[in-house]
Amino acid sequence: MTVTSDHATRLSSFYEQALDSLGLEDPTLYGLLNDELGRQRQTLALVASCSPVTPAALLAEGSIFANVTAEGYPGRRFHAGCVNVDQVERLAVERAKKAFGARYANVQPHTASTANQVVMMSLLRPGDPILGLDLDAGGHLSHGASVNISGRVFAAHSYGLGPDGLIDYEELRAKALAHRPRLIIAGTTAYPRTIDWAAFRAVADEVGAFLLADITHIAGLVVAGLHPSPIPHAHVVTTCTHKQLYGPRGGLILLGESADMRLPDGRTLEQTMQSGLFPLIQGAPVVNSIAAKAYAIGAASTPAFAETMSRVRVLAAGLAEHLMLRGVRVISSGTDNHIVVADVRTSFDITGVNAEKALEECGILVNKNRIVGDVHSARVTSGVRFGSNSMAARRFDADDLAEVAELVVEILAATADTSDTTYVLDSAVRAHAQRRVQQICHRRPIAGY
Ligand code: DSN
Repeated sequence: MTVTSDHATRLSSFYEQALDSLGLEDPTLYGLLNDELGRQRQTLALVASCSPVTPAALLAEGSIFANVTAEGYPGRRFHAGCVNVDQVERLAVERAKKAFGARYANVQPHTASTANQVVMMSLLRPGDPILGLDLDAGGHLSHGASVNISGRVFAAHSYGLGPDGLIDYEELRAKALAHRPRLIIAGTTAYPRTIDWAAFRAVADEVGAFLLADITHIAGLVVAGLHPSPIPHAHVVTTCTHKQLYGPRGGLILLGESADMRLPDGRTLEQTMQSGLFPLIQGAPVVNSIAAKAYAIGAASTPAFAETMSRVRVLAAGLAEHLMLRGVRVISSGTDNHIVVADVRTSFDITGVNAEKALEECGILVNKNRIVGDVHSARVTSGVRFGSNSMAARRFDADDLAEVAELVVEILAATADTSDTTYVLDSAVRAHAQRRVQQICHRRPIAGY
């Protein structure tokens, strides 16, 4: 459809009015939105699990599709008024299938954690054994952590990393043979290396388990062909749309050839995922979020996105190099994706939480992260996780990156713990770093912000 001036006028007058009424009717919230825009413009977000959502996707998410209740799937809704939302959902599904080379896509999951629940609750029975990467090794809560529903409902076991910081596939196999899981989860949140999907599938086949690949952190690299795709290997693939697809907060479920696989009850895996999402786990979908997913997934199939993903990898590899050259211990001595995990306890004799806070004071945002063998709790930690998604969106070049790496090391070297959660930061270093971060943010604005 071409965007006629009539369409454009209708939408822009709608949003202009909405902005005016927000300012008039709720100046407090309006002020907070303005403050947040300023904060995002003036800080460098190196948190690996976020990225700036493309403004057009934000607009779609804030759209009038929010007004429609649409339980069910396109053409089979439980409510009237779904003529346009059916088209939106079909568009998102087709774009997701194309982008990921999938046979089936479900675009309704509210989050990737919900998508994982759908997979587990529809394929397993309570008490069944599952096997996921240990949280401290870079796994995820929804992969069987004891504090998560996945660890409460199922008998969760974990595998870890070898001394080289890489997934220990021998240990994975040994654990699988010992625990005979019904589901193996290959997915990470703080793992900087390439995942060998075929090795996972071989272990899953050996013990008769389903394989779930949760590619939440690397979905963009997978779409761009810069990380191998799990679609040919995993029975089910899940992801979120906001970490590396620059889209709205939400999830996807994807199937490859496995879509037609028959389960013991005679239903296909595709049918099982459809009913596992609705009505088993969720009710009505968030249609405005699906509209934003449609936009973001469409944008992810363009050459411009592939270029951004290539920058994501180059910047992360460069950051790891810079840090190691300056004597910082980087887990697995580098990265293949957007993530760099640094051991700040060994490198700077400070805790992860103090490193996070000291960097934040200077306008650089990261997150504390436990590392293998960590002596500290998740609220303190010995590590820090960096990510390059936002730097790539700001179109950082090698000089920008070198400057940020230098600042990070300067700040952490000037930080001293006064307890596990309190510290002092040299005031001259703070002032200098704050000034330079402001200059970088000004020089490299987030596109459209
Ligand atoms: N999974 C958490 C992370 O990676 O930071 C939050 O999305």
